[in-house]
Amino acid sequence: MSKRDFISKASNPQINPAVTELCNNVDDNCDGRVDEGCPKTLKQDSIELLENAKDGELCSRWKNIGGGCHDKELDKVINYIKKSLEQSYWDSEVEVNSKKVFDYEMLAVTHCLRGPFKNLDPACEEAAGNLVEADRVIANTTLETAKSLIVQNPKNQKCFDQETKKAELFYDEATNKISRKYQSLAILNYRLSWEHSQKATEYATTNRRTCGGWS
Ligand SMILES: [Ca+2]
Ligand SMILES: [Ca+2]
Repeated sequence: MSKRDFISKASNPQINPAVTELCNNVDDNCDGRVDEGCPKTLKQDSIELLENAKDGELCSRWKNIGGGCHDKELDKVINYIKKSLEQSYWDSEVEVNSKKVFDYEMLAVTHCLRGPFKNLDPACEEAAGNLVEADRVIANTTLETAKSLIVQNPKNQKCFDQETKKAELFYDEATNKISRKYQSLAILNYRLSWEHSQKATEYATTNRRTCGGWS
């Protein structure tokens, strides 16, 4: 045990910094939070931030002509995030089966930061950061899983390599977009990375020749 670990243990004997928090509905490191840093938790954190950002001002019918009532617009953003959490899109806590997870987040981020009410609320920046990080975790997990696979039919190796390469390129491009504060474009690039990782997985796991064959 390192000195730092020892201090951490001493301050809170429950926390185990040596344990990595996995996305599994369990508080692995005993810090009191379940699945911190995991996609669904990050999305819930965003919803909470935006709920707390509401100012409670009543939105009269008259006032809301053409939209623009702060709390109602925040509700739209929250609803987009909730739609991305639709249970049928998720195979596990980190694996998704529908690009809609990314698409609803792009709508949420765009409406919060770059919609007709530019920077709808100061909380939008942090909420968007959480959503981008959620999609990074999803894209990264899917890519790492694909890369760990052994291609069943060697004739599919070339296509598998091409797809993992593309998935890596889009993943890196997303990082680039984050650094330039283009959050919704970052999400789009994570979606593209995820799509190519999915294709790579298909090439790896089939016994049939599906890569540029004549069969
Ligand atoms: Ca934890
Ligand atoms: Ca966990």
